[in-house]
Amino acid sequence: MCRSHPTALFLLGFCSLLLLGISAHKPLKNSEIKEPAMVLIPGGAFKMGSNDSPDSKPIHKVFVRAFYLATKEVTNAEFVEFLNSIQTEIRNGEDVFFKGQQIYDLICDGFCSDWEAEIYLQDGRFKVRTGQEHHPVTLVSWYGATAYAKWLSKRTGKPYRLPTEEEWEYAAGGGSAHQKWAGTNNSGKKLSQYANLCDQACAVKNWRYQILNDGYAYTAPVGSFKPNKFGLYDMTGNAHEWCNSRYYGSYIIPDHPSQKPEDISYVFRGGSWINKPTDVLTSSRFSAEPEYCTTVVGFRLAKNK
Ligand SMILES: [Ca+2]
Ligand SMILES: [Ca+2]
Repeated sequence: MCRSHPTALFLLGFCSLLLLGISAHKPLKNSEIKEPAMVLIPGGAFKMGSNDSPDSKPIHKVFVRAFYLATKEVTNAEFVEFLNSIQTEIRNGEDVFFKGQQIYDLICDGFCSDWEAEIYLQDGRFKVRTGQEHHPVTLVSWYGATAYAKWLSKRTGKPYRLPTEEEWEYAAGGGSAHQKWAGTNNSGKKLSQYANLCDQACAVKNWRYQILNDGYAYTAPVGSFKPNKFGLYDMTGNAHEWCNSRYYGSYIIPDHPSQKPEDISYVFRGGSWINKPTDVLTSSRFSAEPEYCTTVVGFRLAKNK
C-alpha cells in the first residue's frame, strides 16, 4: 500500500498507479447543501499550554478572537458527499488523491486493531458502511480536511476552514477555565460522560484504561457524549482533529525558517478512541505530515465571525 509516512514516501514511487477517475456529479440546489451546526466561541484570553509535556511549554497568554466552531466532528456521510463531488484518483487501489495530494486512505493504516473500512468504493461511487454514517471520518489527511473546507466554502459562499490550535485549545478547555479535558477536570469515571477514550471496551486491549467505561471499542457516533460549556461535543476523544497550524517542538520559537519543506507537519488535537486521559489533555499536542491518514484522526470545521 502507499502509506503516507516519511519512510513510505520513498515507496510511493514503486506503487503502481491505478488511475480511476470519479467524475463530478450534478451540483446540488442550495436547499440540499448541508452545513454544520456551529456555535459562536466568544473571544477572550487564556493561558495556553501546560508543563505536562515539553512541546506544550511554556505556558503563555493568548488572546483568541471570537469565531465559530462546529459542534461536532465531520462525519463519514458528510465526507463521502465531498468525495463523490470531486474528481478523485485512486492509486494503488486504496489511496485517494485530489489535485495531486493524498486526501484519504480506503484501507486502515496505523492503528487498526481489526478496524473495518468505513468508506469503500462500489461501482465508482464512495459509500459508507451501514451503521457508520454518523461516526467521525478518520483516515483523512490534513490535505483532505482542508480540501473539504474549501469545497464547502465554495458551495455555500461561507469561509469554512480548520481551527488554529490556539482556537482549538481555547474552545476545548472552555475558554479561560482551560479545563484539562473538554467539559471536566475529572480524570475518573466522570470523564466517560464527556469523552470516548480507550476505556474498558477499547479495541486496543493493551491500552485499556479500566476506570473508564464509555462503551465504545472504536469511534462513537458524533455527539454521543456530553458537550463542554460551549456546546462542543467530542473535543476530547473519539477522533483527533486536524488544526490549521504548523507544528513546532515548543511554543518558544514562533517560526522556524530553517525547517525544510519535507519536514512540514501539522497539529492535531484532542485524543481519540485509543488514548488514555493523561495523554490527551486539552493542551496536548500531536502532529503528522499533511498527507498522513490514520484511523484516529479526523477534523471539525471553523469559520470567522
Ligand atoms: Ca472507548
Ligand atoms: Ca474529537
